[in-house]
Amino acid sequence: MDTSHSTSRRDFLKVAGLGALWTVASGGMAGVLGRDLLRPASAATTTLSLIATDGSVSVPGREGNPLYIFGFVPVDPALTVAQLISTYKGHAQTSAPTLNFLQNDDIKITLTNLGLVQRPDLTDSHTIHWHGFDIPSPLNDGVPEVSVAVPIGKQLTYFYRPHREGTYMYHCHFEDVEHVQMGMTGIVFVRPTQDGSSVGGFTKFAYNDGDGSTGYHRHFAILLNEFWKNFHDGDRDIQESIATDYDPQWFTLNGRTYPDTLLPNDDPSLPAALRLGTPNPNYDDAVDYSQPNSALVQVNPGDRVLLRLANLGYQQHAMQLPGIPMHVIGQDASLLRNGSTDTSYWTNTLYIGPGEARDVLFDAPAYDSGRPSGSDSRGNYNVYTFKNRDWRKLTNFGAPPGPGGMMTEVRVYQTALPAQTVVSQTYV
Ligand SMILES: [Cu+2]
Repeated sequence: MDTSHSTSRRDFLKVAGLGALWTVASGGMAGVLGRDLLRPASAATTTLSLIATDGSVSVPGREGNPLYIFGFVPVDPALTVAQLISTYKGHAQTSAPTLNFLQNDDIKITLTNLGLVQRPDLTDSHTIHWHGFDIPSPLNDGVPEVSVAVPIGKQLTYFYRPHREGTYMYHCHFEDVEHVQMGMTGIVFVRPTQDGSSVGGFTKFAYNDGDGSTGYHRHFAILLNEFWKNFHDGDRDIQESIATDYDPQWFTLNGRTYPDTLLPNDDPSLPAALRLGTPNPNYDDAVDYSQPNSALVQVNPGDRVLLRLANLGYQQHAMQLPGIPMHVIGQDASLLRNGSTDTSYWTNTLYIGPGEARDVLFDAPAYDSGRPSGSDSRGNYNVYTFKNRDWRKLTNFGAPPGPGGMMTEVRVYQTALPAQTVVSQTYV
């Protein structure tokens, strides 16, 4: 899609019939709030493209009967709608790609709705909603009741200039209780403008803290979620689900259940044993790799580690990291410090409700050959589990007994890993 179109904004607004709305959103509110909407000289423009469609994912206990999902997939912005449909329709993923932006940058995301293979009768639109951002313009906020949504076969380019750093989440807001549960969920975070400068011994930070107190060496984005089979099977089979009966069977980190959470980020160059393949019932003999986002946390001893956590399930979760204290420095994209008042806290149990986000720092301990450990191609590592405290959320429904669900590992390596170049990087 060509985002450098020559149509003037006035023409566009005339066509869309949204002139009054736009004025209120971008001019009126900025004036009332006195907020500086000027773009800094250093700001860059990021352009990316997502498609929305349906597909399938694997959960233990449902071998040969994968869960039906909806989801967002990142695609080449140069592809036409016809090319996108022929390549991606019916091949959704969950969780959605983690989006990583810099504060005050200009961001353009084109969403293309490819329609659904399994449910050609269901003519739902889709949207992108950045959850938790203040003063969005309604046109770009993705709430269809007060704005626009993207019908099947159409495209819309959303525009953002995030002024506040922190960890957020995004989801489709069309029939949102259904589409969120179906898998149209991901993490979006905004790095502070302080990033890249040297403050307090760090060069990467969760917030503009002024003293390096939110600095880190490695960061990992982990989305907490649940799968309720009634919604997924009901959507597949054209049956109603009553959301107030919500009773999920699988508890996920980045759309995966343990032990699949330990597999690396999906990469076509990996051997089959390290990829999470899902048979796609809509395509004979087709296998999708529709849960591409690893939840594995690989670190060096002494690393300061930032966990960017968000919950887009419908239940509160309590997460523990036995053996390593957790320092909660951000909540719902806000630094837990106001002037000289520091409201950050240390905890062994992190509570996080639906629609909430947390920024958690921890210091990786020294490697200890006496601790529980394992080894892989990177050498020996100590194992610390990051897991739900509720044992009922540490099982996989229908699977043989054994640990499952909302659990992953922090692996502290004896031999140094390379520096991290992307969020949630995995090493094999
Ligand atoms: Cu949707």
